[in-house]
Amino acid sequence: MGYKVAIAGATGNVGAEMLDILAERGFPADEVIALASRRSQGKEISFGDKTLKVQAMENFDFSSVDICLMSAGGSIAKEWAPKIAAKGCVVIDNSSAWRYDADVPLIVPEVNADDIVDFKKKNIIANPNCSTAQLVVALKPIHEKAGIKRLVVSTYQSVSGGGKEAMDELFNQTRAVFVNDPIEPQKFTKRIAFNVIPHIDEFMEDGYTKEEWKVLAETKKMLDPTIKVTCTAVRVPVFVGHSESVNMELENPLSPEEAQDLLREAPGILVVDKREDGGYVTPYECAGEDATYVSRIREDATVENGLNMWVVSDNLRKGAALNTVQIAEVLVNRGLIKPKAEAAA
Ligand code: 11C
Repeated sequence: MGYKVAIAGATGNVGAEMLDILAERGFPADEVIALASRRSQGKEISFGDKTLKVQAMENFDFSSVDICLMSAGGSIAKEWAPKIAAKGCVVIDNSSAWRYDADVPLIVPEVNADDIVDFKKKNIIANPNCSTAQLVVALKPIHEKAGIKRLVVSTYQSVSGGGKEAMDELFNQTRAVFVNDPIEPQKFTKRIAFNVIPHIDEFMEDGYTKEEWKVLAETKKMLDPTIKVTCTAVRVPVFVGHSESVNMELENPLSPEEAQDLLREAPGILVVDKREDGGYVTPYECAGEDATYVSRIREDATVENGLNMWVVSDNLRKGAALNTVQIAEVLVNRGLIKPKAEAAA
């Protein structure tokens, strides 16, 4: 007997990916329910070779649902996740609402799958921010082998991280440049077409942005609270795929060749690192892919045990939907939840 799975926020960028990934990976679901706001009620969306009719989350009874994959934004998650969890349905939330709660595990299966057992405290599991998910996948094997002391991360984040409207804005502005129409930024604070913007999410008192803070807080929570992390997060005119320049200061020496070998063996990573023209990955090539790609591994000779690398992944997949489905797979494969229908039979 399979699970009953609800997707809350099924009509968004990430919700659509969640449905695709559940179908692609053959998740053991007997029933999948697409939920969104009342505005989208009745809309049809595809799930594998089926079509699902979107239902309104407000009226939905979660009592018979086993797992809710939620990508509905922070304020909805804050309000709804505890209500859904109280119905005995495990919520795996993609927003930032629950990530920093000490009683909610923040999980990237390749990094800290064992922490998942804490889900029982609130029946809620958090999925990290897209820029952190791919980062920690690449850092984990290096930290285990050589100990990361300090990290300097610079991100180059695609517009899909900002949702469908942000993608439309890049498209429309790019077109406007070619036809000489006026450009009026809407979702972005400045023009994004043929430009880069060093600002993602709101500003905090210390001058960092919330996006930058998330990379710090989430890396520490999942990997090691003692690692020193600083970050600059930048929006670039790319539709899908976040890239990161990662500078590491390690406790122990690790040569670029050793790092390459380690990363090649690690789960979820593909190393593309030929020191020649085109011997590295770009976000365009990673869109639609599941792996976290690592390129440009090289020594940073300005510090003791310094290493640089370039990390790229599809932010809608490993950064969001794929990781959420992988968390659900950990729950299922480790026997941490049983289908309610099985217990009732
Ligand atoms: C972006 N990283 O690229 C953001 C999107 O906390 O889940 C995801 C925000 C989050 O704009």
